[in-house]
Amino acid sequence: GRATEDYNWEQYYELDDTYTWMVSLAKQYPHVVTLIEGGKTYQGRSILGVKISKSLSEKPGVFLEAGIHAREWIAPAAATFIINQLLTSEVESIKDLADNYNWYVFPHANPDGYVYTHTTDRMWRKTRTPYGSCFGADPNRNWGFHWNEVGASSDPCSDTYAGPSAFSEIETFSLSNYIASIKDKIQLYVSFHAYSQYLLYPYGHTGDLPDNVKDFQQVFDASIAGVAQRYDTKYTGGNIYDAIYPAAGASVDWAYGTQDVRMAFCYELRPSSTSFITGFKLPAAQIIPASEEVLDSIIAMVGEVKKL
Ligand code: ING
Ligand code: ZN
Repeated sequence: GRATEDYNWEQYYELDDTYTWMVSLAKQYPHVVTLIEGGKTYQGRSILGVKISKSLSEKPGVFLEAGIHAREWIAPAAATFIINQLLTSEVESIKDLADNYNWYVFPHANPDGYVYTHTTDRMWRKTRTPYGSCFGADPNRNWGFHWNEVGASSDPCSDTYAGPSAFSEIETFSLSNYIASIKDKIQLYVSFHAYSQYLLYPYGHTGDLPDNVKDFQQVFDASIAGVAQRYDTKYTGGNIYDAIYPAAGASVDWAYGTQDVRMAFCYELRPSSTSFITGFKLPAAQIIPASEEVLDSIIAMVGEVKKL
């Protein structure tokens, strides 16, 4: 394990290093950081998160989920970057976020898959549950809202296998139970993926737009402006179904569609469009700029949600 001081954003880490860092944060900031258990994995690992809360008073909550797809390494790295900024930044807009919101952050929603990308197959996406001669369901097609209706596969060997049933994966089952237990406290749900530089909002299962699509579009516009302000990075997007492809059973749709979470967004982080292989292998030198700009965007997003 690494000491808190050694952990940085110039490299990608293995699961244990990040978990060790998170445990050390809870020791270093005992009145602010609480370790939270989002559930378990098929192989028995913990889905470890941190709650960042600067006071006991009631505040709106922001939920950040990253790493649901194993090979999208920039997603957990950006989530830990944001955790660190919320705890250490002297920048006024970031201190405001830390002071005025409770943060629930799970950098690794799919720990077994992430470990597998380090040990065996860098391009692994799914969980590691055995299904016949193949492994894993797509944990972003496994949530219990319009499950497996469109844009998912019933073939266990497919990368978008929806699983044998909604919440068949202990990862989505247990994390969804945790979310349900705090749903009244969550105003905004954000999921981090890669890649393509998209910002997406519900729904994935239909081209019908959410009731509050005007609000979504207003927050979307502010967030797109925010992500560009530092490095002029261009994001596009819109509702999942039209902006990328039909996809049912995603976490953001479930959070928005069933949990009364007011807004749910998904970031597809850097890079924009490159080859299939290099897309998930964002150079480590880009972790910091990719994370800085997404935090800029979240500052704008949270600020715009506040105006609604
Ligand atoms: N893209 C996402 C996927 O799960 C997505 C796109 C986001 C679909 C949100 C549905 C909801 O396919 C990647 N790269 O994983
Ligand atoms: Zn993904």
